[in-house]
Amino acid sequence: SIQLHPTRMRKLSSCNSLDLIEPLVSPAAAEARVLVINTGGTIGMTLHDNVLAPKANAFVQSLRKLPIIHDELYAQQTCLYNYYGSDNTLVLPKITHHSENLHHGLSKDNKRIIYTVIEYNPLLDSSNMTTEDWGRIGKDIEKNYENFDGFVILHGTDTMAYTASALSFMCEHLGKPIILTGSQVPIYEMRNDGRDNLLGALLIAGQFVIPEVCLYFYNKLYRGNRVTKVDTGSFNAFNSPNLAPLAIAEVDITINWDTVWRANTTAKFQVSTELNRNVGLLRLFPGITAATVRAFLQPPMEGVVLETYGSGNAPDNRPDLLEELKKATDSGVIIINCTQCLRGTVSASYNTGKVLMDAGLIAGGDMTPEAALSKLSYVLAKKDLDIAAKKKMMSQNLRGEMSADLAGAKLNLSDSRFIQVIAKSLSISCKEELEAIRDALTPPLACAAAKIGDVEALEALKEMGSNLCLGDYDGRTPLHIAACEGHLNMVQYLLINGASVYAKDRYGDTPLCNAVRFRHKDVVQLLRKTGAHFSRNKLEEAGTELCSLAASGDLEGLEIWNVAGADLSKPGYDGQTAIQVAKAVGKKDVVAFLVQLMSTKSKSGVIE
Ligand code: ASN
Repeated sequence: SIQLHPTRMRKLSSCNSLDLIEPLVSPAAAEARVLVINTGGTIGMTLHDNVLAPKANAFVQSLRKLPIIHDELYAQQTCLYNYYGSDNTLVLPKITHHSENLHHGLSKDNKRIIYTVIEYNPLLDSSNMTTEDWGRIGKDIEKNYENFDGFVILHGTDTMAYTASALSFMCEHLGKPIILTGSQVPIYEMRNDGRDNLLGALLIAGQFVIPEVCLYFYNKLYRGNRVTKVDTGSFNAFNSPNLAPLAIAEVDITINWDTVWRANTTAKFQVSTELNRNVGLLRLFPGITAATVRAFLQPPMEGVVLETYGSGNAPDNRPDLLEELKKATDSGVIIINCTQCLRGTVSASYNTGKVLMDAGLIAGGDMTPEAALSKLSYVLAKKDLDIAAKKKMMSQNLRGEMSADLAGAKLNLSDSRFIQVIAKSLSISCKEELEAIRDALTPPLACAAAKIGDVEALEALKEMGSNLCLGDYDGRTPLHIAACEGHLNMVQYLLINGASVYAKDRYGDTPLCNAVRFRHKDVVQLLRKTGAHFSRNKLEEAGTELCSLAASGDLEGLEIWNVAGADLSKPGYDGQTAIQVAKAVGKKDVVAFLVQLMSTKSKSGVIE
């Protein structure tokens, strides 16, 4: 059955183009929304007096003329501009080619990706970016978090790795994709990399729940705090030397789900914009004087990334230098030891490395200097932590910025006896086939365990290296199933072990929708605490549901929708609110109940 979203339907009747040839089938499931924040960078620059500089108020207009980036016909037919109330909302063409990999059921089937572009004023060459600009980006994402499935940040390439690293730390308990991209050649030029980079970033942000700050460039999606700019003249400008890409966009977009960060929290998304600016990068070089080091480490300096040689080494025959470092760490300056090498990690394998540990430095593992610096800035700003706690945090892996110790590496499901036995009986030996079996078997096994609330079984699956956020053939994840069944312990376990609170099944339903439907209030509360929310469409539709609950005097139903975040004053399809309906049918208890619920709840507004 063809079903139009009621609000969009209402708008449609006032829209000129009524010959709708491609109606929306259940829009909640068929559309994804992405917020694009244009901060500047080469992607939107033009030549003035022979130098490149950002051009304001031109970007959206030029995107509108590019058919691979915007489907004007669809926009007209669905009254996109009327509905979103602005002409900075565009829509990608329908995905017709098999340009998405339905791997693991986490991607959505041929969704339309609707994206709204906001442009900063002034647009910046990224060399001009400051920590305030990072804060502004973070706050804009936070304000709009619930209205979008993903975020794309257009940014200059020069300092993109710093911004990506900083945002990765500032965004706490992130559950949705934030993807930075830009280009080496302006999008206005005939041969440019901006179009492909923007398109790739939009497709991934709209289709996959990758809960990370990422950077997309030249067909690859990287973890944002692992990249560094390595080339000024190539489209292939970035490298992630110590971590394989999270996704590769070739004929298919293939997501490397084994590498993607798995959510581990039941806390709500928030952005911490407090950053400490008394941090710095100091690169060792042969012959560096103790006076230079002393000057650099003077107050107000509070945190330093020391870029050392090889696997974290410094001269062990320079007591003058080592003494300066020791004096600084003794007085509370946190110094992180990172290598000047592009690839590899600092380790304590040489005496020249050990002397730095003795001087009080903290090993930075395989962190990039960009990641180490922004992590210092983030950690040092935490007012409620003492210096020991800050040091501990610096040596821990917070957002996938450093590789865990390889000792005690976990077993992979493809190594498990269970899979081996099945493989044998099917006479399978090659790695690809084994992986295919693993991918086929894990989701139903995990869903079955979720159904009966068997946490131990899930624990065993997890120990075998399985990804507990994978969905079945309908995109239903173990969290969806546990939410339907009302297994609170299971929901809690899943949330801190990789499940995404934002996963949508093929019908567009999230675990929150499921928990509401089956009326598990405690589960709804936990999901809400973790940041779950209804989509804009669902919130619009809720009015009608509330009216029918009011009409039938279903107090429990009304309460659960309230707990789930529905707006009790939202009118139904005929413009009447639940209270009006309850009054009309003489249900005094319902009226009193609604009044009481509404008075105890003050709705928080979100910028749209
Ligand atoms: N200078 C430019 C910037 O970082 C370089 C670029 O975007 N390709 O803003």
